[in-house]
Amino acid sequence: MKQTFHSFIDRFAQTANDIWLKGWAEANAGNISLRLDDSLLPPKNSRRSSKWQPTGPPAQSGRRAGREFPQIAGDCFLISAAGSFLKNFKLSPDENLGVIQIDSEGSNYRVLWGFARNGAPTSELLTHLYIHSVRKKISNGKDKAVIHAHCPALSALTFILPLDDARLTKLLWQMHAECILAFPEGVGFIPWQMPGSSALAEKTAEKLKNFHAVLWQFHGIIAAGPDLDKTLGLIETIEKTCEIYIKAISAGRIKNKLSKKQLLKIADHFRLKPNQKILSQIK
Ligand code: 2HA
Ligand code: ZN
Repeated sequence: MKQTFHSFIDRFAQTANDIWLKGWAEANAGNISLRLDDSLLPPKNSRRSSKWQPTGPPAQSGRRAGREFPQIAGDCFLISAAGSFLKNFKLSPDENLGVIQIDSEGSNYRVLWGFARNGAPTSELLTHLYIHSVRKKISNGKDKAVIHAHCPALSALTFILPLDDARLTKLLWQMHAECILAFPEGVGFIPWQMPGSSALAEKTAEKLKNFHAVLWQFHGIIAAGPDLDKTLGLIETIEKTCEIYIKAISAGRIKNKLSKKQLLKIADHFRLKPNQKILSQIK
């Protein structure tokens, strides 16, 4: 079936609803964005054009109004509105979503569609733009979706364990055989930062140069991928594995986990190259 802007909005809203049904988007938690192909832009007769606004507070050394994102200059994104509830995307998409376009320098954006009733892009806009910028370059344009959600098990994990990229990745790989397939490069971890802050956006973008997903301590997860299904699928795999871990430790001491030999066997079978630095730390 040929996709149109409106069928695409339905798909986007369905994903938001799925996230809400899982209990990963209480109140206005979570946000989603998608880089749009030209064929998926809103029909011309439904477009408007707002004033240009800075993409974020200027970087310390910055000369211009906003942050500069040359990698995504001119690109358009479908993105959730600040304060919007994911469960409401289906009911009133033009209030809870919008399409923004980045200017030719990559430092301002304007609204082409949506954000009715004076809405604005998500409070995590800066993080989304940083991630799109990084992932577009690294994936040669393949990665288009970014999803942030407040998943309870992975959030709980950040309260009970000392974590870093390697500790987290090892734990996940060794608790569920799907993990090394879903993220052979590993998963990143960022100690607590203020939600919506420039520091969180910058640290997240730095991690997503190497990973597709990063856990935010005491907060949730943000992930990037080629489309909504694959990106949400990655989050589902990570959250499920954290649930398995928490169930296992609640039931008793962990006595067995996937060994390095078993992980290598899986990687070999599927011709994957897992992160060697992390793999070498597993005994
Ligand atoms: O969109 O989840 O991190 C609300 C949030 C901020
Ligand atoms: Zn959040």
